[in-house]
Parts: sequence; structure tokens; C-alpha cells
Amino acid sequence: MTTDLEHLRSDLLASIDAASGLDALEALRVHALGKQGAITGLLKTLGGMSPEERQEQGPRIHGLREAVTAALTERKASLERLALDARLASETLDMTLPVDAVPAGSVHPVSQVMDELAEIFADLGFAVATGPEIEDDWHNFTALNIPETHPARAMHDTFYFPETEGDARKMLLRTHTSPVQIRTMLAAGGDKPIRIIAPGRTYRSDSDATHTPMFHQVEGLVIDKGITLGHLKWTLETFLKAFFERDDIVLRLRPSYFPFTEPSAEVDVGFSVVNGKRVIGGSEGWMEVLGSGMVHRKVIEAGGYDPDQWQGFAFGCGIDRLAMLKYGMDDLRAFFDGDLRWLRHYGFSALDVPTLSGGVGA
Ligand code: 2NM
Repeated sequence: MTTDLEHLRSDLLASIDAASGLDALEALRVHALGKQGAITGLLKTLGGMSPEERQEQGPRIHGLREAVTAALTERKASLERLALDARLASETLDMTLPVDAVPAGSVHPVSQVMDELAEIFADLGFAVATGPEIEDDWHNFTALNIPETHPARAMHDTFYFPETEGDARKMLLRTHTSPVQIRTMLAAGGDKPIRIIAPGRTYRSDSDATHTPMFHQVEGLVIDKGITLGHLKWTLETFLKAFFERDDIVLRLRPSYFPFTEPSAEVDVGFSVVNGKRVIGGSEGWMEVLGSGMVHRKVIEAGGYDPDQWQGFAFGCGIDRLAMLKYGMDDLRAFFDGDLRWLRHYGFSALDVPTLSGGVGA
């Protein structure tokens, strides 16, 4: 019996040591300690022994079980270590591989322009703010001085969600990024200045050669004490010069109407004609590119600020249109077709990070 146990022990320990993998090791565990296992069988014989015999064999069999259990645990850990090492060795990435060996995707012009906007406005002290695309009508309309009966609500061709039980709020796809400005003001708590741009997707039920149901907008908001139209005009002029990378940018502010600003101004920019195409800069004609104005006191109030102390200006424009003007694309619908030939032609390299020193359209 003693030599049988010794044999079993040395056989099992040798097999465990030699186990080639985790599956082989598991098979050994079942062979030794499973329901029908050799050691399990030995443990069962203890019941039929005389007390003296049990006193002698018990510790031996239990000792064997413990030794085999420990060997299994140790071998399992070392096999797992080996497997991990092998995986790490096979999954290494060669960081020195030249990037042109990798098939290149490209950055969509809309993404490129968004990066350029963030870069230019960061230089003027603006942070980028974002918010939900699914909004409620308070943040999208009411807070922006567009009440239920206001014709602008109808003008926005809003995509509404079906009403859900238990939710008094009307939910919709935001028709502009302005709700982000409201959320930013409310989060700021009414006692500190704000400088943000809010770029992102917006939605209106409108589809023709110059409108897609989803389009991209950027809006800007400055809230501070003593803000005037002069700040607005300088900011937009500085932005447009940086964005179009020309110094001969001429602005014309034309009185207009938006419910959320008072006074409101449409911003026209001078263009010239090069090879039959309009390009921004010069003064052969005017092109409307932005809407803007001084934030309406009701909107300042809805944002949790005291309009007798805090003023602000805001502006908005279409990113898709900005991209078309800057990069000479003339079909808006091609933007969202996902045609690889178009993307290869108009896309930007992921490595061309826009910087002011290198040119934002580098
Ligand atoms: C525009 C034109 C004029 C605008 C106003 C606001 C807010 F939230 F501050 F009131 N955000 N954006 C604004 C003003 C947008 O887009 C054509």
C-alpha cells in the first residue's frame, strides 16, 4: 500500500510537471481528483478501514491529495504565464513600421473643419462644448425665446419623437446646437463668464440640392460683463481670417431677426471669382455665411444669468457649407454618400493635424 501510494504520487507529479497545456492538465486533474479519480477512490477506501489502519493511511492519502492539488495549481499558473508570454510575443506592434505601409483611411472634410474650428477658437480662449442630439422642446425652443406658438417652431421642420407615457416633455432631434449653450449656461451657475463653441450634428426635415436632413452646425457663445457688438464683429473677423487663411476678408453686418438674439445680424463676407468659382476674400460680391447677434435677455435669463449684469453675443453657421466654401466642393449631398472615391479625393490625411502655425488647412 505504501509503495503503491509512492508510485501514484511520483507518477502523478511527473505527469503534472510534463503536462503540455491547460487541457492536458485538466485531464490529469480529473484523472486524479475527479469523481472517478484515483485519489478520490483512495479517499473512499478510508471508510472501510479499521480505526488503526485509517489512522495510518488517512494522513498519507490526504497528504497525497494535497501534494497533487498544490502541483496542479502551480503547473496551471506556470502554463498560463507561458500562454500569456506567447501571446504578448505574437501580438507585438512594430511602432517603427512606416505608416504608408498601412492602408490609409482619410479624415472627412466635415471632421477636418471641426478640428480647424476647435483650433482657431481655442486660440481665442473658447472651449468646445457638446450636448445631446435628442433634446426636449424646452432646451431646443422655449429657453431660446421660441414659445409654442412662435412661427419659428414651424420653420424649423422639427423631427419629433412619438410621445411616451409618463414624460410630459416633447422629445425631438435638436434643430440647432443652441440647446448646448443653454445647458452650458445652466451648468455654469449664473456667476462666471463663458466662451464656448458648440459644433455637432443637427436635424431638420428638409431635403434638396442644398439641404440634407442631418447637417452640421457650429455655434459660439460668449457671456461676460460689458460685451458689445464690437466684440462680436472682431471675433468673427478674426475667425474668418484664420479659417480662410486670408487677410483680405471683409465683413458686412446686415440687420436681421432671430428670436434668440436682439439685435440680430446676418454676416456677409466678400468674395471674388477665380476660374469661374466664388472664393472667400476680396470684394466682388457678398456671400451670407453666418448668423449672429447679442443674446436676448430672455435667453440669458433662461440660462440662469441676470441680464442686467451679464451680456453676451452668439453666432451660428453651417459646417458643411464652410467646408464647401473652403475646399471647393459644390455638391452637398456627396458629403454623406460614403463614396470612397469622393473620400479619397476630398479626404485629409489623419497625420495633417490642423495647427495655426502650420496653417489650419495644412
Ligand atoms: C445663430 C444666429 C444667431 C445663437 C444664439 C445662441 C444662444 F443660445 F446663445 F442664444 N446660440 N446661438 C445664434 C444666434 C445662432 O445661428 C444662425
